[in-house]
Amino acid sequence: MAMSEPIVVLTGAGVSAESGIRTFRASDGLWEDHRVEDVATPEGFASDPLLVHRFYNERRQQLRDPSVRPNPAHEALARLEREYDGDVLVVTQNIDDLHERAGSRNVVHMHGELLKARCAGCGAVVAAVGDLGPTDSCEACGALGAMRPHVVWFGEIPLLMDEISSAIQRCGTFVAIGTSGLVYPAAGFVQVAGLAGAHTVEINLTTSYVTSVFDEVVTGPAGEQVPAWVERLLART
Ligand code: BJW
Repeated sequence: MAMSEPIVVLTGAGVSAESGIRTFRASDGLWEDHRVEDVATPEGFASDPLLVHRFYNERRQQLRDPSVRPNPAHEALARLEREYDGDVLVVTQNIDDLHERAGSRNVVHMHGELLKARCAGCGAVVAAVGDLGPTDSCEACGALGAMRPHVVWFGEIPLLMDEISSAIQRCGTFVAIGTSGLVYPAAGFVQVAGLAGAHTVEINLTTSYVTSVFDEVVTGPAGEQVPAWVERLLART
């Protein structure tokens, strides 16, 4: 490939694991001790908004913990964006802000952002640094109790899909880092990128559900393997 061809980086929970944020699919099948259906579906939110707000409030508080900070994988991706002679787009499934804190500027949060809230009525998106609750009202339209975490739950359509699809169609390299390949549409991006002619790379601690589809597979912790991959890639340019 020409060394200035665009790069799309898809990240998942594994890129933030070494920053102290738990991945979703731990061996017990629970997320932070909750059933997926209870905390990551619109139905779960409708039936128990207090539980879901508490779940996301705790994750928001965790993000403010000084021990949670970008790790060498986030930092290497920010370096790639700064030093690569072409476009680098980070498409993250993560709702934390660790890519931005590391210095990445071209980041798309396809599953939303923990530090934002959205009005279920008018769709206004606002900053949410502190706790949210079922009685919060919308600053834009005044609706009472309409504020929800600005995240994408199962059954909802991920954000910015047009921008993501067109970047994947144009990229020369597609790399997926720390994602299980279980959740669609993100799990299908590697097929789309491969069919469009991109070189596809997976970096993961272990095999994912879609490992066999990638051209190149790098096994190991993101905090070690991503800086090494970025170093190799920049050395070729
Ligand atoms: C390391 C590491 C280290 C650890 N170093 N690596 C049947 C078949 C196919 C699809 C469907 C189906 N039934 C329903 C669907 C669709 C559904 C879906 O995919 N379900 C599957 C479970 C089957 N998808 C949806 O509903 C999506 N919407 C949709 O499809 O709309 C239709 C549409 C699409 C496009 C256009 C038009 C219409 C929405 C999905 C929303 C997902 N939301 C969540 C919650 C977000 C908010 C929150 O964070 O709370 O997003 S679920 C959760 O999973 C979260 C994550 O972003 C997402 C992906 O998880 P991820 O990142 O892969 O984490 P893990 O834990 O699974 O894996 C971690 C990986 O890291 C592992 O591989 C480890 O090995 C690795 N790792 N440490 C490197 N140190």
